[in-house]
Amino acid sequence: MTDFSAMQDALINCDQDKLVGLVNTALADDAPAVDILNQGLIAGMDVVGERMEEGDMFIPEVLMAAKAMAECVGILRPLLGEEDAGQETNVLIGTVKGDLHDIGKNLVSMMMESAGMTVHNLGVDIGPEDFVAQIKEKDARIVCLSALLTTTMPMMKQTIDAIVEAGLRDQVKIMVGGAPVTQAFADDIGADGFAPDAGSAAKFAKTLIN
Ligand code: B1M
Repeated sequence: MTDFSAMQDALINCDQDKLVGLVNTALADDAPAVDILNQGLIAGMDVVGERMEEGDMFIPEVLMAAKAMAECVGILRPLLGEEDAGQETNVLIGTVKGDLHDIGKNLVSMMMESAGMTVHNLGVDIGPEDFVAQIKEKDARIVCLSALLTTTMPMMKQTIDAIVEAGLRDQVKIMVGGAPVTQAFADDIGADGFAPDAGSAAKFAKTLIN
C-alpha cells in the first residue's frame, strides 16, 4: 500500500532525493501514476501553499519544493497515458503576463500532449501581444491561459481583448484555468471554457476540437 503522506512530507520538507525515491518505489509497487500525482504531489503542494500563506514557508523553500515536484512530474510524464485526439490540433498554452507560476500550466500541457494534441508551451509571463503573435505563427486553434494570482487574472481578459482586436477570435477557442479562476470568471471575460485541473482541461479541449 503506497504511503502518499510520506510523499507529501518529503515535498513539504523540500527533500527532492527522498521524494524521487518514494515516487520510484511507489511505481515499482504498481501504484498508478495518476494517484501519485494527485494524492502525493498535488496534495503536498497544497500544504506548501497553506504554509506559505501562514508565513511558515518562504519563497526559497517553496521554489525548492516546486523543483522537487517538477522532477517527479518528469518521471510520471511517460506513464500518464497516451491517446489519439484524432487530428492535428495546435494548442498554445502560457501563464499570463506578471505571473511566474508554471507547475500547473506544465501539467495541463503534458496532459494535452498525452491526449494527442500538439502543444506549444510558451512559458510564463506571456503578454497579450505575444499570444497574438504566436496564434498567427503556430496557426493555433486552442489557446490556454493560466493564472495563479488574483492580481494577474485581469491579464486574462486583456489577453482575450487583444485576440479580439487582432481579428483572431473566430480562429481560436480560449480556455482559462489556475487556482483562483472560476467558471463564472471565465464566462465574464468571454472565454470559451474553464477547467479546474489538468485532466479535465485535456478532456475539455478534446470536446472543443470535436
Ligand atoms: Co506563489 N502564490 N507566489 N509561488 N504559489 C500561490 C498561488 C498562493 C495561493 C500561495 C498562498 O499565499 N497561499 C499566492 C496567491 C494568492 C492570491 O493571489 N490570492 C501566491 C503568492 C502570493 C505568490 C507571490 C506574490 C509571493 C511573493 O513574492 N510574496 C509570488 C508571485 C510571483 C509571480 O508570479 N509574479 C509567488 C511566487 C511563487 C514561487 C515562484 C515561489 C512558486 C512558483 C514556482 C513555479 O511555479 N515554478 C510559488 C508556488 C509554488 C505557489 C504555490 C505554493 C503552489 C502552486 C502550484 O504549483 N500548485 C501556490 C499555493 C497553491 O496553489 N496551493 C502559490 C500545484 C499545481 C499543480 O496546481 O498551479 O493550481 P495549480 O494548477 C492546477 C489547476 O489550477 C489547473 O490545473 C493544474 C493541475 O491540476 N490549471 C489549469 C492551472 N493552469 C491551468 C490552465 C488551464 C486549465 C487548468 O487552461 C485552460
